Amino acid sequence: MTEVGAATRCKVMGIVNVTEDSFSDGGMYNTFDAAISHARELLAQGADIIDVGGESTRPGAHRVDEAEEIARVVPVVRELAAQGHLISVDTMRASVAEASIEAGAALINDVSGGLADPNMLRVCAAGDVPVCLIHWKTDRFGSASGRAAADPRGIVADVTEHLSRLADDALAAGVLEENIVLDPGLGFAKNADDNWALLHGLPQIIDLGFPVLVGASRKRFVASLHGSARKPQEADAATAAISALSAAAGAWAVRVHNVPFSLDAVRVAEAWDAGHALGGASASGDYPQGGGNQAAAPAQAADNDGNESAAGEGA
Ligand code: PMM
Repeated sequence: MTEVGAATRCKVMGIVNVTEDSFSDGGMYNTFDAAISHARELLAQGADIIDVGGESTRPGAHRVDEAEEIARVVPVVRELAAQGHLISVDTMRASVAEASIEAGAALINDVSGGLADPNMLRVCAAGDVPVCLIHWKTDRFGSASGRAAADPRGIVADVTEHLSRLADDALAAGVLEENIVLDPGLGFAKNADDNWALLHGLPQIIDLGFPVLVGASRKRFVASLHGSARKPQEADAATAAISALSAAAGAWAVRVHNVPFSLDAVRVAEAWDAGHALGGASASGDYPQGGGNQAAAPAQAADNDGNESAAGEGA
């Protein structure tokens, strides 16, 4: 693949949704200035790629007008790409992909897997950019609600076969083999059991031989890990755990809202796999300067609910 694919460790793709209604961050970055400033924040935190989207696929979402999607996405792509950043564009429309590639996008991320717009794969082939193809079985691209009919062979076989077919379609449309990225489409017409089965079966998807992107960040099945649903933002630690395990399984990239957590997670996986300290870090076995306990100096500390507890007590 191009520079998008060149790396040893799992990449961290930071999400910038220039939308009003994405389930976790809708309405937060839906102006040019807010989107640019958020993207710069994620880049400063170490994101390798920024994924810019102008259309939400959350349950109940409606398609946005094509001109509106272009107006939301393309100026943001142009500005960030001009500064040399790797920008992915999350779109199901060939026209948006084409305008984004012209503006400097390095990757097209199509959650429909090239099925929503018959021109998408041809546009990606002509632009010679990588395209991420996602498993989403639906008869109405737009809202990720509902669950596709269960495949009797199980979800992993279903997704693996479908992704393999999408890759064949892309090759037939002229997309280079090294420009194909696959994604199991966690949460896209799937229930929590499906999503966990797919994470468990990730090696089988990776075995198809293409780079694999994992998008679990803040999704309901992650937020409801303990049974009852938490706020999406409260799922960042669990998301990071999935990032570490995805990286360890050989995923090419993780698509996340919280970059620092997942960057640490994929670095842990990298160091674990390497069996030595990364990037010249001291191997002398010392502790971070100051020690962990000194940070807890105040006599009273507040927990997340604002309740005070004596500092130094065990968790
Ligand atoms: N999920 C969402 C949007 N785009 N793209 C890829 N490749 N994989 C995903 O899992 C994915 C995606 C929906 O999540 P969001 O509303 O938080 O962006």
